[in-house]
Amino acid sequence: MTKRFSRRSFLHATAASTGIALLAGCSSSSGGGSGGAGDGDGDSSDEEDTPEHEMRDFGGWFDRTGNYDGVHDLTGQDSVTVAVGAAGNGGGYAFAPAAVRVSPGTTVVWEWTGNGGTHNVVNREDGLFESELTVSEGHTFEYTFEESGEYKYVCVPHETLGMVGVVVVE
Ligand SMILES: [Cu+2]
Repeated sequence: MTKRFSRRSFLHATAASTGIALLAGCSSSSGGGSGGAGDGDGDSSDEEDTPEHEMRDFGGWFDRTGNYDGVHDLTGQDSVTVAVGAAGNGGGYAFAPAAVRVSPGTTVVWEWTGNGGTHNVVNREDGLFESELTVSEGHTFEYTFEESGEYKYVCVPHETLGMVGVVVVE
């Protein structure tokens, strides 16, 4: 059982975010492809399980997000890029990676792929950032995260399709 919730998961200490969610999340909605349920997590001899893609529930934030594949650990970098309009959620309606973990002071650069129509990047919860609404391939929007926390964001036109993301700063 890879129980790798970090210190910060207390923020979302909902009932769902216990071990069961970890297992269920791994191969979530998309049945096709690689994700067999079979390969055990090696509860036995995994001394250094530093999962790059920690499956975290975020209070159900990614319930509709087909391309959510865990929190990508990109700490220790000055700049991290997230694709806007990546393949997922039934078209070019995804942020990829949907969830990233970065260090304080990191600039996250969202880069538009040009696919999936017009997108934006909006931190509605806290109103910290809001990008332009555009379709332009190569367009970028960036925000530098100084404070620890969880920063959820959406693409307003495609939020209901599951085009949402989160930046974890720690
Ligand atoms: Cu969108």
